[in-house]
Amino acid sequence: MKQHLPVLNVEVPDKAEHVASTPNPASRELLQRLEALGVETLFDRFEQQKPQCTFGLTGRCCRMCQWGPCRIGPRAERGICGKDQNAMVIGNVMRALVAGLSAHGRHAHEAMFSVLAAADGKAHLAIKGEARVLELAGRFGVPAEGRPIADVAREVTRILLEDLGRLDASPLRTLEAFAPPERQETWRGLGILPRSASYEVMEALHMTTLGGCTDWTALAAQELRAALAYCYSTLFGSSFATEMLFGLPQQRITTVNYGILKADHVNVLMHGHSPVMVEVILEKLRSPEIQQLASAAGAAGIVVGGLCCSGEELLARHGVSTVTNIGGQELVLGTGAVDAVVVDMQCVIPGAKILADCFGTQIITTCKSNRIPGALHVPFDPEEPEQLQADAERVARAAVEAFARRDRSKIHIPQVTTAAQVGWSYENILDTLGGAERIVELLRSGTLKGIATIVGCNTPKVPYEHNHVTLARELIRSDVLLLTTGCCAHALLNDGLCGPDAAGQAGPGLGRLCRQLGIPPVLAVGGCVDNTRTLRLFAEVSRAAGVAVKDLPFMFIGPEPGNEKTVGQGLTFLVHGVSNLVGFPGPIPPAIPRPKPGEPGELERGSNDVIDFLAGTEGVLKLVGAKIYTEPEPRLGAQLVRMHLRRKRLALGWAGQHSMGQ
Ligand code: BF8
Repeated sequence: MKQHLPVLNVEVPDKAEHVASTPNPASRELLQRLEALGVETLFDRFEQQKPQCTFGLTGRCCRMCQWGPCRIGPRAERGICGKDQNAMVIGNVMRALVAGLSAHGRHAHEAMFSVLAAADGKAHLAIKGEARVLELAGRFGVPAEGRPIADVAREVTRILLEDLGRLDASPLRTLEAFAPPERQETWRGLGILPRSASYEVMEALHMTTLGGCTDWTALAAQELRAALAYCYSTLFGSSFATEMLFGLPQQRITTVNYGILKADHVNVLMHGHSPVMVEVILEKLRSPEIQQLASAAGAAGIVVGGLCCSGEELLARHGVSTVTNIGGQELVLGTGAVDAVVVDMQCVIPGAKILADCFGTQIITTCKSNRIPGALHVPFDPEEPEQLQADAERVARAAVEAFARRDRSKIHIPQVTTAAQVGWSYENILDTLGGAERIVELLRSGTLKGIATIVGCNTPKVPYEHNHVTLARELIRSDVLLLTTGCCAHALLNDGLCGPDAAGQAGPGLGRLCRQLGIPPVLAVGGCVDNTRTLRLFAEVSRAAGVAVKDLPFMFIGPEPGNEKTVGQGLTFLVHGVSNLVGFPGPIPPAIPRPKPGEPGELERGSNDVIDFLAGTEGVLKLVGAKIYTEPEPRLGAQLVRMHLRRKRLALGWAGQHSMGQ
């Protein structure tokens, strides 16, 4: 059933609405097929959880000690310890932020230690991204001339590792090297410069434990400090370490969507976030020995497909076809065509194993932290990488061997494929668009009305992929260039918006530019940690314009927020002065006027300090120059983005005679 949530002033969809509104016909076909087969997915389990608890939905439930859980509402203004609503709400948001920070941090740790393994000549790993190593050496002041690249990479990586784990008050080096000077001054003035990822997680948990900090403004400051550590240690660290190891993405045309699976092939999916072992497994799957093994098993070949961010890493660097995102990971198993899913870390939901068991799919786990009962476990540890090549081969063999065992009677592959133009790095976006000065000119003249990053997860609280695709279609029609990552990117890739023929869907300025340059109006820039590429683009355009990021027509859009990791994504852009549009209210009591108890006809303001801080005119807007908008209806959300970009353009005198398309 649809559920109206007066407390948030929204309605959440039922399964029928997911089926009716999802933009990808392949997803719809699989939702209906699994329903007919009586196989449950997350969309069914969402129904079982309704009605969801309104205390939890608004962040007014505290489980930070064993006196609780405590709830704040009409019956109690404080928790048992005396904590008030503001401290509870901001504490909950901060704990989600640092959980996401820890996830990206663990990803960064694996990537960085893999660079060290490569630098030490271990496990046949090579350093293919010499250009990134040298750039970082230059930024960090590490001597590079005349030295072996491995030595330079090792020294640079040690600095990234210090940023991940420093405990003293020395500066976070990546922030100093890459953040715009204007921002560094702002953050210094606010006292929110971080030490390291690990220290800020420790401090955030310390501050929110029983009897810790109850001044919500100090918690809010720590939230912003942790967001900076999230950005400049875990995001930049993961993305840079991966680029040092495997090189930068290269542009190419490929095919995506569920129809890339082939009934007579071995179908192997790569799922998760950490690309290191994934890259080696891909090499093995393409080796003559494994191809021969597939042929001997009766397969016509091997199809490799990507899920979530590991898929996007392979898409960006190798053009490997992607299939779907966190919301579709059960649906793709419902094709009955998947022989094996190789999963590493994060966003692999337990439901995937349930579906895998229904359809005879082999799950292979490769992250030593993340085990799934009943899965084949072949862990990778970059600090003991000696077995990497042999283990990757073992995984590739196991995937192929699953082909012979699998029940082929249940195969149902939606015949939907989509062309995609992929492989966008920070560097090749700048080059393709003609450099930062040219981008400023495109913005100033109104050819582009703005640039927005549209990213993040899926949530069953909005119709599956509908918000991603509707917002993107609306905004490119209004000449807003989009960059995308994560699960949003899968939705937009499958919809064809990242494809070579998508220029026709863009407005007159963006469409003309896309045709001139041979680019799509939506650029898929990688996995979630690669939002660094967009952030670097914003900073470089700001430098070229001589205008602070906060004053430029930029926006962050998270249409379907889900994972704890997305909290930090939005705040990362926010602290840089880029306002957020969020597609579903966060766990914060919203500012909705509501009837005053006992006084019919009277309204009370229904607001609170935390929402005022994040979304009002006196909080983060004054401190960092950006705020958070929330709108679950995507066409209205697009209007908010247009309004925001137009105001920025007006303030700059860039509005010109062009109006924003409606
Ligand atoms: O890091 S968008 S559900 S897959 S968290 Fe996860 Fe969210 Fe998808 Fe990649 Ni990002």
